[in-house]
Amino acid sequence: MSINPHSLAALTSLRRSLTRAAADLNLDLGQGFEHWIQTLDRKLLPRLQEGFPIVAAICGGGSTGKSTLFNTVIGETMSPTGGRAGINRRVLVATGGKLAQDSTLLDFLGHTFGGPLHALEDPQQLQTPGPPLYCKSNDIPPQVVLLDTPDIDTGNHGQYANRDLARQSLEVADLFVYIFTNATYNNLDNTDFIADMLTGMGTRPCYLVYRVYPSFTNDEVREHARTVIHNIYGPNGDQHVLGVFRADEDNAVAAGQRSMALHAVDGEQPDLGAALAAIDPNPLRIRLLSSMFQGATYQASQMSGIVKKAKTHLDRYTSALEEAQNRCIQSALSHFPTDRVLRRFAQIWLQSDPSHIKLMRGTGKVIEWPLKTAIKPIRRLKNPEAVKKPPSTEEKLSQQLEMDLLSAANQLYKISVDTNILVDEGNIKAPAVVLDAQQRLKAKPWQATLETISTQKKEVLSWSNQLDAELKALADELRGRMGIMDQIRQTFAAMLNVIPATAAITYILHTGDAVGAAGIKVKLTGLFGLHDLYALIAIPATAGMSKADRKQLEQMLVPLARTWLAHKLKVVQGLFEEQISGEVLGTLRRAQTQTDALMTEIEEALSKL
Ligand SMILES: Nc1nc2c(ncn2[C@@H]2O[C@H](COP(=O)(O)OP(=O)(O)O)[C@@H](O)[C@H]2O)c(=O)[nH]1
Ligand SMILES: [Mg+2]
Repeated sequence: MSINPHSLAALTSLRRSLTRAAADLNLDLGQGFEHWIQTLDRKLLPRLQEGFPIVAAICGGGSTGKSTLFNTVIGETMSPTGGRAGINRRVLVATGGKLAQDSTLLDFLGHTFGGPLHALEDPQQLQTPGPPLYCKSNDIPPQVVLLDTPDIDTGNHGQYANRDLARQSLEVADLFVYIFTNATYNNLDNTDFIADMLTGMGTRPCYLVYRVYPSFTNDEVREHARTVIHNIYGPNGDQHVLGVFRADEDNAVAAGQRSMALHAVDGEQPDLGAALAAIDPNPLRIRLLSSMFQGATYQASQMSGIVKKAKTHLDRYTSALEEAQNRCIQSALSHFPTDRVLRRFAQIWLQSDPSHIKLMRGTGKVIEWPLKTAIKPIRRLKNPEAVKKPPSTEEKLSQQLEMDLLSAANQLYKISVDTNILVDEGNIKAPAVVLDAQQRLKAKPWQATLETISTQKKEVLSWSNQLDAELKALADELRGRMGIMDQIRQTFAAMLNVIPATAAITYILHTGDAVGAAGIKVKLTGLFGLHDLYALIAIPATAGMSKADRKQLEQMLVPLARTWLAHKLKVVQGLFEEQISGEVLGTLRRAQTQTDALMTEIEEALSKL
């Protein structure tokens, strides 16, 4: 993987999608995530943007001439120099005029250094600790930002003062300008510390500036420089050195009468300013940042794994809750009002009879069994008043339904607010994203909710236009499949007569277990994705129906019971989601959709990396 516009865009996209996924899932990705974001925001992504300047940091031991060098490069005396008075406590940032007007850049630099970046107003400000300050310079190459770093003293008991401040600003540097004197070049204490700074945070290339006695030859300068390079970078340090300059000691410089004069010991560029101006930032930065980039990419893939796992967990929990809800809804309808449904259907059936059938039935010409026995109910059906069941059955049904509804509601409530949900493989913990919704459900007055649900039982039992229309469509469909003789025989009307009153309410079983032999067992499949349901319509074998009639009846009951149940399951689902589980399930489903979309983005970005 290399850094190029595509991989940069991919990492930027991961920055966004992983943050959003973590927020959408209410995931705590821990300190690693925080660190990743900070690395991307402060150290990596902005620095890879087109036009981001080269940051060069001047560093070296105390009083080696850092500030003097800084002032030399920027062409102005901005940083105090010399003796105690010159001991700087803050970073001073010099930018070319154009960069100084770029507030995004200044913001970013300030961000990186650990505080807002303010303009230097008085050099004295540098002598008290605080966030970095900046100044403008016309001499500095336009794409370069130069840092004068604080002095690091070996203060009390060998503790380095200002070390953290210095480290923070050095971390953002693309390269260092390391200045040393004849007195310090072989001072291991000093270079150890600098070496640690320069290489401990990822190796940066550097320019060396040797403040040297004018009498030293270039060969001597080279030799001393090699010692310094070895001390800083180890045996193969040469590759990290961009150039070596000598700055001959000059009392006029010490007296502030002239600036430092730098001369390249080797190489083409005459002085440091020219060398900085000639640097192409891209290869330098790609080399410098590629290990950070790879680290960030690796971390992104780790975090994507965490998101994926959380999403799998979310999916498992959501389907477990949906399944549990379906079971509750099903148990709310565990009594099938056979009699009611059959009567209504028979009514619809008769009303939708084609006229020639009505006519034939009226003349009684072709009517055989079971019409004889069915005549009474047909008459009853023609007079709606007569259809009414005795109040006791109606009441019983209503009470039964209320009990079923309330106990199912209680069950669903418990499951919806529980910290875990039980499935065959064990417990699944409620995901973090749903906890708030669960709390709100808990805070809802439950008794009042139960009352609302219980007032809805009529709604559950009632005939809606839609259900009637569905039953009518069913009647037409069944009729279409029947031969004319079957139609005339009016099995449905007959049925009303043979179904005993005790079958008015029938259990719908939750499992596929066989249930006695007394009645017709109707298997309902594919409802709500539940396991098969059985409705048991108790039609005594003694009802005097032939085997063929029973078979036909059974064939008609299946779609009828299914139509009714499908409709009512939806009604109860609506009621339960509105009153109980809606917010919890809604939150889960939303999180699923959002995370799905984000995971596609994450996968895509990772595949590009
Ligand atoms: N003679 C001489 N003195 C210098 C030269 N450069 C810096 N100095 C002096 O060295 C002292 C420390 O310099 P300064 O830039 O403050 O060092 P810093 O503490 O590393 O920032 C000051 O008194 C400077 O005048 C130089 O080229 N020749
Ligand atoms: Mg200084």
